[in-house]
Amino acid sequence: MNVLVTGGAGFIGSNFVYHMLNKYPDYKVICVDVLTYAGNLSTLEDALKNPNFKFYKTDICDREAIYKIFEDEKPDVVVNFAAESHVDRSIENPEVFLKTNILGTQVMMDACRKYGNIRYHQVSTDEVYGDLPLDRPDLFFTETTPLHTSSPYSSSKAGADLLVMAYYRTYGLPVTISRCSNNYGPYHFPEKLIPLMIANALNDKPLPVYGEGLNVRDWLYVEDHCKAIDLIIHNGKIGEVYNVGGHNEMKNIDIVKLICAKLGKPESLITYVADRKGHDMRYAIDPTKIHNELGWLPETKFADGIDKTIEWYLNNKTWWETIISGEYMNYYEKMYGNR
Ligand code: NAD
Ligand code: TDX
Repeated sequence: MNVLVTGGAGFIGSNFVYHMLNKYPDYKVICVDVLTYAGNLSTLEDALKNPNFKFYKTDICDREAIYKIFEDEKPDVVVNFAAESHVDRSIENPEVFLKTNILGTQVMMDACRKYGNIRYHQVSTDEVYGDLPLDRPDLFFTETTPLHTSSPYSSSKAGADLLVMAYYRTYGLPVTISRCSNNYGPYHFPEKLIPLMIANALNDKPLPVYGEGLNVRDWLYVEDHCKAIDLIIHNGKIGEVYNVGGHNEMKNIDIVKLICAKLGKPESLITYVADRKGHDMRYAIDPTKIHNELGWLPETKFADGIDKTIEWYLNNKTWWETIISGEYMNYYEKMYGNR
């Protein structure tokens, strides 16, 4: 089988590339990634040595180039990870989010239609459901929860989801969508909460917690997300949405304190800064459907996953130090300088 993965040089996409190459030695994995600030070819260093892997530095919005790749590679299934993914950046500059996340999705699905109604999977997010109140721990997002977005990022992802379902109903494109909760693990870009706190703590820099740090996220180890997508592309029901999450809700402040404790750093590094605009309070996924229909269950407990993640950042300093020493410094100064 030929699997075309977009955004494979980013955090979750790269973990998925390795998952597929390791699990299916007879599959070919074709990666399409334009290498934005979030994409890193060094992440795919080992994959590039594998004869079953091929990389294209291409924008998913570039229709002509994407069609050419489909003609040459003849994918059987497309998994679309490519996206602008950081909420804070979407608040500063929404436009590129609409372009890549919505129009890029359209180009990928048009290519699937043109070259034989190819199976298409859209990697979406729990953020399309908006947020839940902190005082209602009994509430969870199910696949039928209405879309109700807060940020330009989540709105662009919700727009893409609607388009995917429209291509299913109007053209009969064989699609599925997964909506996953917050991932963590290796190759997570250091602008996101967990890797940012690990990197700052290791450098004895302030740990910027938005607001009071009481916002809740539902954390899932990235490998469990990859296994869920693997199950969906093989056994998922066409036209369906699957929520993916591990019932692992934690307050931001508790995560940051845990990272301090694990690294032997003082909590006095924690600095409360101005809150994110439109900040979602709580995300919580109900994964009953994917469990009942496809037998998926998260395998990595948070206690183990966070240890593995911290160990990875300790053992791969060059990877993230290279990132935070470049253009990222300007971003950091702009976002956190006067916050
Ligand atoms: P990421 O920002 O780490 O990686 C995104 C990748 O997409 C990068 O390699 C980047 O170069 C590439 N890309 C961006 N624009 C592109 C374009 N126009 N053409 C080709 N490639 C392009 O993101 P991530 O955290 O790995 O997220 C991957 C997907 O999973 C996204 O669709 C995101 O919405 C979704 N998601 C993420 C999480 C999470 O916790 N990180 C949770 C649920 C869903
Ligand atoms: O410096 C920070 N301080 C802080 O308090 C950062 C970067 C974040 N936060 C807070 C904001 C959120 O409540 O931590 C929480 C997590 O923030 P992010 O890591 O930016 O993730 P989030 O906004 O929850 O979105 C993530 O999960 C869903 C991914 O980035 C999305 O791509 C995915 O769809």
